[in-house]
Amino acid sequence: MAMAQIGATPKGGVNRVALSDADKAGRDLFIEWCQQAGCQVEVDQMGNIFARRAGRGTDLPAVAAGSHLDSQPTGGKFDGVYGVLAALEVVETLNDLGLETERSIEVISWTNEEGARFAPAMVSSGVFAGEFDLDYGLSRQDPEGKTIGEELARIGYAGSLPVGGRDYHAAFELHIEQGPILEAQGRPIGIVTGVQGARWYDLVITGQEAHAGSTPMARRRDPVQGALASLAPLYELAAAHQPEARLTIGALTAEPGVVNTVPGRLTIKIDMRHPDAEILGQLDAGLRAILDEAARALPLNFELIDIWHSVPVAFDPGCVAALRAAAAALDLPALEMVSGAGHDAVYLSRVAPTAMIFIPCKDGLSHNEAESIEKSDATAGADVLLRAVLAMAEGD
Ligand code: HGY
Ligand code: MN
Ligand code: MN
Repeated sequence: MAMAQIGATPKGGVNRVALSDADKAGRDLFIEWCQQAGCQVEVDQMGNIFARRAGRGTDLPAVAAGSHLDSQPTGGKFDGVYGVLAALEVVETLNDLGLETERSIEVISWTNEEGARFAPAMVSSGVFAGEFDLDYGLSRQDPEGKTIGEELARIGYAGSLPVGGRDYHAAFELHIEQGPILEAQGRPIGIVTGVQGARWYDLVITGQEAHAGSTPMARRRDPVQGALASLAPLYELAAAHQPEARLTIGALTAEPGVVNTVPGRLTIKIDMRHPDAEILGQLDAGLRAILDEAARALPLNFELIDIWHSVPVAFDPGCVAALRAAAAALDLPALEMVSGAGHDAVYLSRVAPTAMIFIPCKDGLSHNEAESIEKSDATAGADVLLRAVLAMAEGD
């Protein structure tokens, strides 16, 4: 709750978008807490933060637990933050118990998980895992043209540590579900076996700027007509792939964006998701066919820019088993499920055995300032994380 004071919004959420001053303040507070817990803190070139609690076997691959501190502009207090601070709570609990582990434990906070300011999402764990190269990561621009590299330097988090190459024996991410399933089933714990695929696009429809009053409708090249011709069929396409398919039109920006000029250009941000790679491919092909059809019918130009493609992932069976065992040992009813939201664990799973734990959130709401969790669920999730981390940190 102290972290939620940083970037607090009037409606009870937080605004700590990546590399903003509020994100910097949150990072500073997190590092202060890690140092108080006796961790050795390092920052890499993408601003990822690694807080290490040394084990007996300092040369052994460590056990990682983390998530992200950056938020949506109208985000909730717990998305990402809960997983980072619960991982720190694991370290503090081991300190309180005077428990030394065989393997070191690393608490991690990943830069720009949300992708709200700098697309794509999860770009820094992506660079860490080799999905993107460092130059791509550092050159991502926000709507004002500022790059991740510039903003890391501005807030003092352009670390010198190379990105990636840190060996982990196991990695866990604890997160709120951000959906309604656990709450509906009355289960405090989700054991996450994988994450669905996601594709982001910018659809740029170009027409011609013209006077709103004197230009006859028949003479217009109005990109809003292009949106009408394409978005309705796109929602029908998503409807044909229910209940799994997800379609979100998160932003529609008309330029010049004034009441009495026909827009010359309309930019539409599209997010499509599905757990099956094959069907996500069909949705992609369907979108392109819809745009081809609209371009034939209307005097407009349609450009579809691929922004991000995250393929569906299945998490490590050994890590999933450790979570099952932890929930069972704690007598916590657990549901095995695939994540609807993307997480840094997606890319981390490329380079380390990884799995995730979910807890419910009120009304399944997230990316919403009303995001809320029960303390008992927060405790249950942290207990499962503690036991799974311990099992992996003491294991063979
Ligand atoms: O978009 C996502 O799924 C994540 O919350 N950034
Ligand atoms: Mn998140
Ligand atoms: Mn999020």
